[in-house]
Amino acid sequence: MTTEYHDNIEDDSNSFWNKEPRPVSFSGVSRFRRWLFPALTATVILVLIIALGASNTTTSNRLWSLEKSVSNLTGSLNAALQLSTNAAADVRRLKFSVENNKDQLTSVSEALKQLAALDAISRSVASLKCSLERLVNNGSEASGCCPLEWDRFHRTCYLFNKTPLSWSDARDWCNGHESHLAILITDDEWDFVTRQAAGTYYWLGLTDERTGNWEWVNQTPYVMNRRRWRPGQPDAWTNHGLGPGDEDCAHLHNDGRLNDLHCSNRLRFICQRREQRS
Ligand code: MBG
Ligand code: CA
Repeated sequence: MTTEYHDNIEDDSNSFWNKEPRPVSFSGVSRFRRWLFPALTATVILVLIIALGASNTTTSNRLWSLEKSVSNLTGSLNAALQLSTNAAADVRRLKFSVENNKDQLTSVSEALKQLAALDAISRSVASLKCSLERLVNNGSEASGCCPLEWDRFHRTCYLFNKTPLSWSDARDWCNGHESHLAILITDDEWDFVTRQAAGTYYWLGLTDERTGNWEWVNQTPYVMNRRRWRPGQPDAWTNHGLGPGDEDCAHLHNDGRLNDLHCSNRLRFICQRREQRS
């Protein structure tokens, strides 16, 4: 038997120098499977890293805005604290001035009480004056009297008030003192009043401001009597330079006759009221 020796060129798997395992041949699908798991893992890790990074950014953004809010809040709190400190100081000052005013008000109230007492005394004196006048007039039941400083004529009281006021302020003043601006009807009344007025301007209760027609302050019509007016009056003059409107209010001129004048002029005025019965 012959032993044939031949090199097995094709099968060198047993070659002693060949330490590497023979490369295994894979098909396309198994190669894909081999890389699928690491690729997926890497993708998941990558996604996780991105997500973590994003969440980290969001968190730090939130932290930053939170920090900003806290810092703003601290600023606001400090400002509020300062304000309340100032307010507390103001309150202390106010309290002090209220206490001060309280003292002053107490003094004013005391003064008012004294004035009220004076007013009562003045009324008593007026009443006494009234009684005295009645005695002088032989105790006549029909006789009355006028408040102090008022003149009495034909059961009517007149006050020739020497404080200059506009016509409407004068009207209001009289109304506030149980009287009205003077209404003169009879010749006696005209004579008495013009004598007392003695060459000075005085407002009377005569105006055409409300309707354009002359009327007394109680809204009774005025019957025109030219004799009572200065020549050329009333002339509803507009060149007075006292603002809009002509001359709507009548006054006694220094000759005792009437002139119409702008109602804003400040003149003395005559109040009129019924005599008192006491
Ligand atoms: C004034 C009157 C005034 C107006 C003016 C007209 C000189 O008297 O007071 O009211 O009438 O005359 O010129
Ligand atoms: Ca006039």
